[in-house]
Amino acid sequence: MSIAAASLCGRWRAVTQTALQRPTMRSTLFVCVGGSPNRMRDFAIFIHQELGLDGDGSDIADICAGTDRYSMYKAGPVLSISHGMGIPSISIMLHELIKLLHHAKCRDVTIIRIGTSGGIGIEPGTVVITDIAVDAFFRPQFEQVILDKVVIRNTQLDQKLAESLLRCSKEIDDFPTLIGHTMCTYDFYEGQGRLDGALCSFSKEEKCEYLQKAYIARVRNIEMESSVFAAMCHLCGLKAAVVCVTLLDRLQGDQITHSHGVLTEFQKRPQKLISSFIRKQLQMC
Ligand code: R2B
Ligand code: URA
Repeated sequence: MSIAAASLCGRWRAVTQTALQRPTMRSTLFVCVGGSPNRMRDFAIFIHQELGLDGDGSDIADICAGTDRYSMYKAGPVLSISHGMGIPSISIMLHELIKLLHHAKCRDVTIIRIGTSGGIGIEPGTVVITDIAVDAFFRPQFEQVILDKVVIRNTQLDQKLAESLLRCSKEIDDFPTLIGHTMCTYDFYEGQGRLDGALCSFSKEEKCEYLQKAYIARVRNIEMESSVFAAMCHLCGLKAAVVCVTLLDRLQGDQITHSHGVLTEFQKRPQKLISSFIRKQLQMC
């Protein structure tokens, strides 16, 4: 399926011109997306510095500042965009981003979601590179309701890209990383088998049984955006990866217990890996 040739609204026309300028200027473009606007600003500054661009990057401007929906920063060939939490939020952003890339005639785009997740049976701080996103029944698919029909979409991510990222991770000291399935849910509490939400209708034993089943189905982490991200990128022909650090092991509990400092370091891990990967790719061009 080709990218929809929908017309750009004025907002996006302006963004296209400022963010990407003339499409022929760049043959390689990296788009990094993540939930939090602050984290994506930090990532833009970090990648600005890592790529040795002019200045320290601290004056980087939010290209989408007027919209209040998401933030977008550009550092050289890298766009850094926030997508909020959950499937509906990232899906809106991706529709608008993919139209932007299409109208700007961007080619050779690599898009990577960086984020946080709950691990299953792995050490907190481990970075999981997703091979395929699965739903809450461990099925490798995303169900999109279109008009009155359920359309099943493929959630396979780019295997070569995942393997390149894994190779890259091996060159960084003390950087536990693996490739595995990622379960994408519609909810953080009951939807991820947590006992500590405002509502809970199952026992601790049922929760443990479900998470054990997920582990046996090769799920190594849980988050809330990977399935629609994988499905949309796959259909639109974008090379895509999902790289999430795990903040806790869900087989051990529901709440994050590490100190603020440790969690801050964990959250930088996907950024560190992607920065190293992008630098390598640019050296090869
Ligand atoms: C990871 O963390 C968020 C929930 O706390 C959600 O956006 C996700 O995928
Ligand atoms: N994000 C999630 O969606 N789940 C977790 O357990 C942690 C982060």
